[in-house]
Amino acid sequence: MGGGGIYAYSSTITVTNSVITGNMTTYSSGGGIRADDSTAKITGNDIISNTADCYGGGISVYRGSAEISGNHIERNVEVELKGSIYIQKTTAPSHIDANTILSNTAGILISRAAPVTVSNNIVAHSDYDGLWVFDTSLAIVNNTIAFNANGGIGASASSSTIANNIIVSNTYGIQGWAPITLTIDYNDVWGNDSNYQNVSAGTHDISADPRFVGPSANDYHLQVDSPAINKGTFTGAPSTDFDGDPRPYDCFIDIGADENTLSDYCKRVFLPLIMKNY
Ligand SMILES: [Ca+2]
Ligand SMILES: [Ca+2]
Repeated sequence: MGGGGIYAYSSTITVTNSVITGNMTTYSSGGGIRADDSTAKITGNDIISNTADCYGGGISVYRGSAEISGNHIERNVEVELKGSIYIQKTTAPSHIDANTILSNTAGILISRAAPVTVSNNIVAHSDYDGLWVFDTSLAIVNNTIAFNANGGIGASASSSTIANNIIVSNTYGIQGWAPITLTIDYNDVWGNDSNYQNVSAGTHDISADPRFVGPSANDYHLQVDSPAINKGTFTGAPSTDFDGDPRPYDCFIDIGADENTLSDYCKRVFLPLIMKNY
């Protein structure tokens, strides 16, 4: 069965503003929460230090669909290395937005699912991959994926869009296994042992230190002089960032999960009003 803390089957379930910690499931998935054949809304929770023998140390979603947003997901363990968030064979579109996903065995794994939008997430310091997708079409937009020990984004049998993401300091940046049709553009891919494997950089990708405010303290906001500011595309960009700030804040879209609110790049121009007597 699974679901160390909460298990839902064939239900409409909302889990919000809760602390889910220290749970364990053996020989199954979903150390913290497991939802099967359900419509699950999982928002604003602390999901910390749960363990699954199989997949989904924090959250496992099997069939059905899920909205997973604004959660703090940290130090969850999955023995099979398959995602602190694990989405498999969902039957309706799902959304993973503005979660802080830190120091888990692995970040997000999505397999054979209905389309999923992955936006505004911080995924850092995983022991394994940050985001792994298999046989699913994803929109991967405006995430910050950093310091993951095995890699940033890996994709196989997938036609996904990867845009506006900061992908830095992982073992690899973006890696593809055929057959894949990835649309890669407007990302900052920098400082990975290998930035691209079996895929090509997008025309508008940049490769530069994103200048996080305090990465050693897991503060992945952008400094005001970050080269990622105002370098993103409007196409597919969420209307808010992971802080809830409006995106764009200053006329143009920033790359990564943070839209910087100190940038004054886009100053308004006011023409003088001249009055004449005729
Ligand atoms: Ca901006
Ligand atoms: Ca912000």
